[in-house]
Amino acid sequence: MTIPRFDHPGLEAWVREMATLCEPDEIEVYAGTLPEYDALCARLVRSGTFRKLSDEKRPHSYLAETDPADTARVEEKTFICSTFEGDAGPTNHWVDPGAMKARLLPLFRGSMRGRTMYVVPYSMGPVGSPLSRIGVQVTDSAYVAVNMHLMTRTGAPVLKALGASGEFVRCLHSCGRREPPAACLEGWPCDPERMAIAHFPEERAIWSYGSGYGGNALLNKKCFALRIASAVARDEGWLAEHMMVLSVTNPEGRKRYFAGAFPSACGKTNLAMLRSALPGWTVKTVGDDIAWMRFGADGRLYAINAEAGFFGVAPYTSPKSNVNAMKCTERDAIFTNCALTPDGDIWWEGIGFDAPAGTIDWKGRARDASAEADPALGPLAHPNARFTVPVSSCPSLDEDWDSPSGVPISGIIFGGRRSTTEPLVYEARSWEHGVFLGASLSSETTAAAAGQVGRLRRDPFAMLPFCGYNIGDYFAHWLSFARNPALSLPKIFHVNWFRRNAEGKFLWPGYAENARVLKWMFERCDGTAGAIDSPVGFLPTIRNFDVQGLDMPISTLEQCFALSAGEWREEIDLIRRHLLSLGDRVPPQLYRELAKLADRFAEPR
Ligand code: O2Y
Ligand code: MN
Repeated sequence: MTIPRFDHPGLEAWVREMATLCEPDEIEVYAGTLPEYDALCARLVRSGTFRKLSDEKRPHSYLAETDPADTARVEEKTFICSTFEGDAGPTNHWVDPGAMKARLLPLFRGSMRGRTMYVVPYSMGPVGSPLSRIGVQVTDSAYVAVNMHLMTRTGAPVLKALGASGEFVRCLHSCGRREPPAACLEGWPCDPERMAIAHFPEERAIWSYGSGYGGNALLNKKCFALRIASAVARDEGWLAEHMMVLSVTNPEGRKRYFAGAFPSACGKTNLAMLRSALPGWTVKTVGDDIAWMRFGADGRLYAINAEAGFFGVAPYTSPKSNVNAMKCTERDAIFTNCALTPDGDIWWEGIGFDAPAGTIDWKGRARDASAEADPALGPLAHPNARFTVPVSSCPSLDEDWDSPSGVPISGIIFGGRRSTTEPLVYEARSWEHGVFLGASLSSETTAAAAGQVGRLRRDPFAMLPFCGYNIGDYFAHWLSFARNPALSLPKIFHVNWFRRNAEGKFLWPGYAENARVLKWMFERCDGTAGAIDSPVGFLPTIRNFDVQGLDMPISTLEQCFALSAGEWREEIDLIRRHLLSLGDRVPPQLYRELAKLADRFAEPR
């Protein structure tokens, strides 16, 4: 094993230390070129991890099937290892940093024997931008290296930007090894029993052992860009958020940008890639998952997409739900845990057509078309099956998605899946009220999520599994911006596409029609759309909401905006319990916002 030379002595020393610990057979530094990507994909085909898809159907694309025990993020095995337990807070699993290292060091020792260690330098955000940060991941997974190629800015330009003394987040990853090794699916090493995803926010480091999948293994994404970066952002006065970013352009050609946080299964990627139903109004994509935002010298909030690709949920992505995502996946894609058709293409539930007979499910079983309906066999594609594609494949990509200075944010959107209570859209009365909306964000669980369907789950700022420090301090950090009079704070909105009528049918058509809601927000930011001052915030009037060409009765639209005092009084009780469950660092301003909301719904004496 030869230790590679780097211009950065700190990087070289760390790579040497990691190699000495994990004992790989060899080390390769990922330079980020296409030939290198292709060579690694070919290696993955030879090792049985990848299957090359038909070049006629899906050019330059691959399918990976994971070990059935390694198919999703493992929140119960994800740890924040701050010195003090209180700094991790009530929403995180805390372990003392020394104790965690003592637990993991024996697992990493020799874990890469017989394997190659890939050193992947990457930039979160445009290379060299003052808003960006650099990470270096060492990993024994070629699958991780090629996914990072698509998901981040990788390779030699990043090492150049790092220079001889730049800071970087140290990301150690090994798939580990199960005993006996034959216990793992061939081509997918992992150690599910001993998995651990450990974050050391004070030393800006991540150690991930035992999983080769998604957010557990691509340490750039949830681990760095959210958990570690949220702690860095608190210290440095910026925001690392679980948000999509899109632009809206009006018929006169004027553009505004919006960032939005949604818990999972609320259509965040679909919104980021929305094809507008409104003539003359265009929506474009900056990012679908992670926004880093900082106030500029002009007082405005600027956002970058920390990533350079999409790791999207495949099932139920279709030409109706997200035509741009479907186009993204036409070529140059990696699919994980999707089904394989007999003609060498992929398939998933909700793709918009039936599975051809002989389709092979994600567990490798041949299924005929009728088997699709056999609940005993489960779905053909895993519910958390994914596509990985570069942003450059996205037809709706915004021209400024990679701007080093970021894009100016006019509005922030919080949204959840609520069958009752929450209207289609409203605007917060103030920044503090908007932070309250983010802190009390909630959504009903769907079949895709584990556990009961339709259960209401609070997910503050959609950051519940991703905030790398005490959530009460996180709320305080958001509130702190209101104390700076030099800032032009964005407006804050709340949306709910999922309200149902008494028969359980969705009231709002959603998808492309959501452009009408974006239009109202755009015009609120311009000061040209009116609103009524309701107990929950500023609601559109039907007169101010574009209904031209909308195929639904006005009475149904009115139901989308209706407020039930009874439902809201219950909601207020639930929010109070939620805030109390988050401990004594929840800022008093949020209880004041709750009290004001309760007053507005108080029964007349
Ligand atoms: O299960 C995983 O590892 C993927 S989770 C994920 C992937 C892309 C975007 N968002 C998420 C998420 O859990 O929020
Ligand atoms: Mn996400």
